[in-house]
Amino acid sequence: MTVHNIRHGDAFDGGADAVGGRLSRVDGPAKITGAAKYAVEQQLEGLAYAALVESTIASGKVRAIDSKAAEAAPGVLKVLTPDTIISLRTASDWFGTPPPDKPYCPLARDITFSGQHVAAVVAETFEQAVAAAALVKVSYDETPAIVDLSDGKAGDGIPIDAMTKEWGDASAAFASAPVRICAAYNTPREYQAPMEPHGLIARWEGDHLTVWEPSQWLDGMARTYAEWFAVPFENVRLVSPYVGGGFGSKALALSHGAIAASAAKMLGRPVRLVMTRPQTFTSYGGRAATRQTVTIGADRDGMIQSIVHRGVNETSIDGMWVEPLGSVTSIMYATPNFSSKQNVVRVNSVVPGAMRAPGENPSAFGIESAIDELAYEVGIDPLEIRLKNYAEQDPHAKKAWSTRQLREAFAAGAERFGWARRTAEPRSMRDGNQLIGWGVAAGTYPVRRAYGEAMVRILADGSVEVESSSIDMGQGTYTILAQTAAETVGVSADDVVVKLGDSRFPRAGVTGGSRLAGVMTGAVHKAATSALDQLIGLAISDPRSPFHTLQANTLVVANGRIGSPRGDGPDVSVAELLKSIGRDGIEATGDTMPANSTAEDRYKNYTTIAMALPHTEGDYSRHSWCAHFVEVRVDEDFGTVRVSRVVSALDSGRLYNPKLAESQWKGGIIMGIGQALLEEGIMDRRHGRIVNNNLADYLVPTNADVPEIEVISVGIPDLHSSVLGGKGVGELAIVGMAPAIANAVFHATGKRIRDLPITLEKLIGGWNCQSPPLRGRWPAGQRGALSRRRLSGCEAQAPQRF
Ligand code: MCN
Ligand code: MOS
Repeated sequence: MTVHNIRHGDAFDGGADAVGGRLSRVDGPAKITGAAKYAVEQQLEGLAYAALVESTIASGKVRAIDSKAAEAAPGVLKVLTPDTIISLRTASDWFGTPPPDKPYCPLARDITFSGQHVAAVVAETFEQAVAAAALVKVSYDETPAIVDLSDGKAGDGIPIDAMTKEWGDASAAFASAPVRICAAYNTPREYQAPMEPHGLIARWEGDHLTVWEPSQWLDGMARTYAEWFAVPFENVRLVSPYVGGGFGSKALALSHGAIAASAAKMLGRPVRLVMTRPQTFTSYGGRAATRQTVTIGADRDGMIQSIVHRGVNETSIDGMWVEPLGSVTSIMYATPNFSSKQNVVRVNSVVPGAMRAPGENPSAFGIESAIDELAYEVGIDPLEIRLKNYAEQDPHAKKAWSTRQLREAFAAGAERFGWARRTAEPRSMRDGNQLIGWGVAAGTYPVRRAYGEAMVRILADGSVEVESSSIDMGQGTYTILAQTAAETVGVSADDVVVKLGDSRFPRAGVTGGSRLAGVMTGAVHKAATSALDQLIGLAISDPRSPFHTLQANTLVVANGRIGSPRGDGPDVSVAELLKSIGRDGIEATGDTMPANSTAEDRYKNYTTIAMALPHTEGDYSRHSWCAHFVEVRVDEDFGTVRVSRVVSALDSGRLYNPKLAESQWKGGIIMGIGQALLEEGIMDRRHGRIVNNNLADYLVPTNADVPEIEVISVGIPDLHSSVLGGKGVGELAIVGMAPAIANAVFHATGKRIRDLPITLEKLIGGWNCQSPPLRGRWPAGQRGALSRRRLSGCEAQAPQRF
């Protein structure tokens, strides 16, 4: 539980209190001063420390575990192995599918990936636990592992029929199209790399469990813990006041949580288990590696006639992760004929997971690279070809867009970037030995909607409290909920305290899919409206109220004072009114669930994702949109790529707080720079082990990699998307950023890199490069070359058959 007394002082931007104001982050001072206490920083009496022992092979069986030396080591309280750990029950999945009635063991005997938890040591101190964990000897019977997607043993994979999207006759239209392009696009394994590693403290009191754990979904995780340990949901309390970044990786209770909570139960002591940085690469999966083949058939004017898209992503041996690769492909451009299919391939890896814009992000790399290739093929400006093929409605759902300010985004971005000054020919812009490239790409993310619940309390002193078990991992929930309550009740944001991150508060669904802001501003608005209605009702009806004799039928609250809308009659502070009517507060819990919802519906809404509302529900298709304009500078001799300028125009509907939305967009853009140029999980192919499992070798952008970024909001309120008119912000901007950079690199160099990240080896080396070296001119006669030459090789490039 966290209390922010919002005294923003100097940080106050003026006029910022209301929804839409640029209020600075109310949790900022606590974080900057170190006063913010994160989940695993709790100091508990009798705390014991756990350390994990992980598999050193990627495939096989544990033959034996020798824990004698570890047990004898100083301070050791217990060594947990598959034989000694208590038995748990299998939990339901995040759709709430009833769990199979079978035991669950978070420590593995059957090894399906390197880094899998096989044992754990609990000791009096962290150092003792780590030292003893190194003494546990595990022997294995090893079998050959499937290392990654390119492993010959991986095969074509498993078709995921639910991902198939088709209309018209895409193959026939492609075959008869005068212009045809076809290429394969790859993205590697990528990792969320949050600053705060995963971890938890678990404490049992009888059959009640408290877990302090950074979490994107307190109620979902509480449900999982409750099912594992076969205790009622109400007996589990999750506490997560701050989260040091999640990016999708902290939504679920994971096996290390089961291990720590089991250890706490077995020992009768609270246990802390925090991931080492390398363990954050294997305790939870990053973004799955993907391969896509995109073929586009078009007429000579660049009008698309057909898109055929085939995708594959890796999943694990015993889990299932589908990265929806056709999600952007199927909606970005109008086409009369379309076909998209997807397979997954099992490899010896931890099951991949959600990472900022799962699906949309790699999907956009395929289609937004391919349409750029089409632009050069037909000799049309890359921006113009996008406008030419603009989808006036959702081509897949055949529904009107709720709002789609993408044309406005293209226009605003191009204007600000100076796109008109671009010369069309690749390699035609330079500054000394720096080749300059300008690229554009679009992005989109669906508006994911769910029902929300919140409690709003007007206290005796006139201040307001908001409670919700939702979370803030840096995106700004504390701040926007303070603004929503302040505006709705009619007080200053200074007088609002927002409490989040405790599952004892009114429940909340997952913070994922960029839905929380829309869901929670709606819920707080509802609860605050109901608290205000109660207050005004009492002011009018209570005989002790100064307004009673007025026979007013309505009153307004503004700046913490209540009075008649006409400004005549009494005008008192909310505190004075409450005092006069003998109340020490007013409380309202509101939710946005349909009126006839049952308790079971509500439980399901907050603890699963089964009740999420489809983005194409009813008459509309709801999405956020963006257009990225990027300048790169490529050193002609060294092949180094720098992003030197970014202008992005984005449509997230109405912004609850432009300052925070801009910060979110910039964060996504920066992650996109990382994805385009730096990020790649590298496998040791002999051992099936990730090699660069630390932040020195897994490169994310630093300040030096990040240029001036300008973001422009082009959204308009969209009431089909949320109560207050906003659409999703958090994940939008990472979509389309990598292809915008790849397209700029092509414009700079004449080299099309279809395999992320774009490293200098790929630019100056021969690997996967079908274009000329960096020196010299872009050969004349390239136009039309793809249709003439590359088609026959297309099937060979495609990594799978369907
Ligand atoms: N916002 C706004 N106007 C809107 C919508 C949002 O001003 N119309 C602003 C608000 O400040 C809000 C924030 O944008 O708090 C994000 O809102 P939203 O798009 O609804 O996303 P969520 O609150 O659901 O946050 C989750 C989203 C996801 S799914 C990932 S992944 C991600 C992201 O947010 N992970 C993040 N942004 C992150 N930012 C930080 N610092 N750390 C992460 O781990
Ligand atoms: Mo975001 S990847 O949906 O948590």
